Amino acid sequence: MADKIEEIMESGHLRKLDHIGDAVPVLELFTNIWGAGAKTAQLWYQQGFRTLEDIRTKAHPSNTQKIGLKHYDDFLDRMPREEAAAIEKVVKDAVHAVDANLVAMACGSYRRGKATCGDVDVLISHPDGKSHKGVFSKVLQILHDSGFLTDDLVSHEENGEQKKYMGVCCLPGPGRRHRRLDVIVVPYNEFACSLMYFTGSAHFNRSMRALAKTKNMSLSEHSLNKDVVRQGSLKVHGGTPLPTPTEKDVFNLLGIPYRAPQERDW
Ligand code: 8GT
Ligand code: MN
Ligand code: MN
Repeated sequence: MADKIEEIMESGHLRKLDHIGDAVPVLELFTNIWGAGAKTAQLWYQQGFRTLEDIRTKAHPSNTQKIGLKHYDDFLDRMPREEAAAIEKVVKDAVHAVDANLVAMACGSYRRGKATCGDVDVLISHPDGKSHKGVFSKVLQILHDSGFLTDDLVSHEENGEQKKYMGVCCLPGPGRRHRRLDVIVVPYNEFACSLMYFTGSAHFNRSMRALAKTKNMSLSEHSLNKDVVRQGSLKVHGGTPLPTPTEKDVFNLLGIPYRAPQERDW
């Protein structure tokens, strides 16, 4: 990495990239298929594939990649925030049909106030600290049954006590496009940290985690921990989770002023 940086600094150029010039647009075409990463794209390129039609007919895309191909154009299109609000409403209604006291809110770019959103990221929790259990499958069931969810990409990823869904939805009515929907259900003691994580931006999250490190703390989608012991980049002691009822507490504990979601876009 250091050598490459040095080469770029000295010559303004990285020779290793020269020969891949022709491949770049094709690799970009392929990595824009949901579920296809850089490795898969390179493999397909090496196998001689150049178009999405090649992938559909000659490659062996995974089930997830097939969904990505089916909605290729829709997934690249960003929706107006009004549409994100309508999607949030459908999910909220399903959530409240399960339990009126559940909290459900769209995070991600929507919460950061962006005019357009690449997907909708809905966070669900329950203030009593326990009634979030069992909610995940009930909400998804309702949304499947109503026809709102059209495809599942990752339907049940567990991360500690958090459950994550990644799928595809479509609002009812004519002229609607398919949109990406992410749903996470979290225990309430992790609410503020997961809210912050899920709100992003991804760059903001990296900065906050780096800041936590400088204070012998660690920040994740689960908690803010203190008294973390690191040896180099290795964490030898995970530390103790601090109580963080709100996002403001996270900022306070890190010793920096609160930043509204609209100001987290860097
Ligand atoms: P968008 O409008 O393009 O959807 O922008 P977004 O809402 O900011 O991005 P997202 O991909 O929907 O992710 C939602 C939040 O999850 C991000 O703001 C980001 O902070 C957080 N996140 C990470 N790391 C990762 C990751 O590796 N993958 C994804 N999907 N999200 C991540 O911090
Ligand atoms: Mn998003
Ligand atoms: Mn998302």
